[in-house]
Amino acid sequence: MSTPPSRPITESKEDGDYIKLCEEYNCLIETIPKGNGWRVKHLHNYNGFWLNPIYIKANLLLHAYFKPHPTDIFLASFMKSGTTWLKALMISTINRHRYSFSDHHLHYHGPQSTFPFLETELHSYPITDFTDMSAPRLFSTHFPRTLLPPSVTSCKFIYICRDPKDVLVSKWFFMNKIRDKDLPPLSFDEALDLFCQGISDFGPIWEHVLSYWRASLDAPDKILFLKYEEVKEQPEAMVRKLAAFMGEPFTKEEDEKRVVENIVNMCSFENLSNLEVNKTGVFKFGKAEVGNREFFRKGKIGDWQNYMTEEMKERIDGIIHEKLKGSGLTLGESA
Ligand code: PAP
Repeated sequence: MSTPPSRPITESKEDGDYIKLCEEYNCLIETIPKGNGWRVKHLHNYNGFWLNPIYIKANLLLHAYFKPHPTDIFLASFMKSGTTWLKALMISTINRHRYSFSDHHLHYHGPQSTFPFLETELHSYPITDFTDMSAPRLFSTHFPRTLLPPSVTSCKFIYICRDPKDVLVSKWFFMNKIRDKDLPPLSFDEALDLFCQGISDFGPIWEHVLSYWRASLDAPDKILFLKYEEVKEQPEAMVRKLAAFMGEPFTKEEDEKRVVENIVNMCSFENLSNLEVNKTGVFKFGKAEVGNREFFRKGKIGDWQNYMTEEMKERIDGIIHEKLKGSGLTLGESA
């Protein structure tokens, strides 16, 4: 059963290794290309992906320090594709024998805090090593598949993607909320332009999605590839898939007790967004924090229609269609 982590630290590497890694990071940041940022002033292009500098350091730390266990399960996603929802569904599915639906862990903890987001857990020395988490350990990440250490890629992954137009709108709202106060607000036109150039945290989105899509075709038993829209349309079927993939399929007895339905209802946008903890609680990431409520905006398919002109829609759909051509994958209306 997965338990939320405390913070034990690694003792397997000396300070000297960490200092070297920081030097490598400082040198890297000076030399790799820069683009306009959404939350901070600049994103940097690290091995083909645009990252906030703190996440480049986190990536170096992940490669140097993280020790995966064969039973670890990762939730991977591009920002604003359904992480909060999937975290809630995963934790309540895997821990369904542990908490009752009337007095559940999710009533007291925002979904984002239920299991560690690697990028923000790995930031400075001493390094968190997650050894006190019980199996299966659950982690989330926004890193694309190609930026993960090979040792991690032997673990199971659940990947969730979403119509890029809804991702863009959701991200634009969120980033303006947490944007550095000394920067002017990011206009929707500028956000759209950056997004279409691929200059978006963890982007380009099409490379991100393709990195997991291709890996899922190579190893379908290791990567469960989901779409936000499919989870919306068939939540119970998707929760069954999740449970089976995580090695805990639902039993007949559980079906009789309507456990799947209870999980779906508990993790619905309506239920979660109305819990006190998600109205007033905060999620701490690194040295920053953000209100849990910021992870619940509308939770709808197609909200982009309220913000985009036909021309903007055509621009994004055209890019996605072109980039995904021949992959067998479609997103939004790129079919
Ligand atoms: P993250 O990348 O910061 O982790 P993430 O959870 O992936 O964020 O995305 C947030 C989006 O999921 C929001 O979409 P919106 O801005 O279009 O509304 C949020 O509302 C939506 N969301 C959060 N919880 C749920 C849920 N239980 N069901 C459906 N959508 C949800």
